[in-house]
Amino acid sequence: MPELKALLFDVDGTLADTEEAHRQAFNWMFQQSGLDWYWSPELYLELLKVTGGKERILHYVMRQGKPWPPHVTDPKRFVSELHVGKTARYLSLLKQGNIPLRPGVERLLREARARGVALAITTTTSLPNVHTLLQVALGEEATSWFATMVTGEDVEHKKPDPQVYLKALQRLNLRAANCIALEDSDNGLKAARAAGLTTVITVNPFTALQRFPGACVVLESFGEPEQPARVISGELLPRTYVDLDGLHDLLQKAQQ
Ligand code: XBP
Ligand code: MG
Repeated sequence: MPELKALLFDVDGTLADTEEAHRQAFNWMFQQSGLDWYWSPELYLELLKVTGGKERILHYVMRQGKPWPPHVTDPKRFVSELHVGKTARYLSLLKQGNIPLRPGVERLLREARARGVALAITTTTSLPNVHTLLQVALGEEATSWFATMVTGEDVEHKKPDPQVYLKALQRLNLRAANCIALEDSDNGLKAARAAGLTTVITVNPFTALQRFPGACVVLESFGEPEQPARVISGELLPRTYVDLDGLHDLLQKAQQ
């Protein structure tokens, strides 16, 4: 019977509903730069198929047939500069303190720490975004709760490529069979599954219409004792919310 030794947490959409703030930060930066580009919530749903902010901007311009502004001679460099400004705006939105962790996240993190189950971050976004989200929500020392944080800057290929998960497993020195990935998106699920990980999905407004073949359970949230988790597919019973014992059971069942 495999023992549960680590939880690998995605960030955007899983730890917190951050994608709306990302969207606003992209639009803010476009406006600051004098661009007539605007990402509506509907368009952003489509654009989320491309992971990584820089890759998303490039995709938008190439696929939507948008012209580069006349002064742009090096589109990749221009996108990187835009993305620096977008990240600064996103960080200031996080620091306003209006983006709470999703239900059950803090409880699960604390439970894992208390029970000696390692924690890791496995995300497409960058390290400053992760640090700030955690520090604003949980206090300065929360970043030290994680044995490792693998971000988009650490890999050549972002999700749905499994690199971010494989690197986390390598750094943790653990086998996939002893770990659970917690994700919110189809791209995240593909990455985790390709790394051999049992994966729990908690959807959010940006991913609720996606499909999750291969997830061991798909939930509306992790839930809380007084706030049951609505199950979209799979099985959580006899529990009404996700806790460490429940994750352990899911790991056993997934590997039977
Ligand atoms: C989700 C993403 C990210 C964010 C934007 O990451 O795809 O690209 O939308 O962040 P996660 P950046 O793996 O945490 O769900 O602009 O920093 O890329
Ligand atoms: Mg995500």
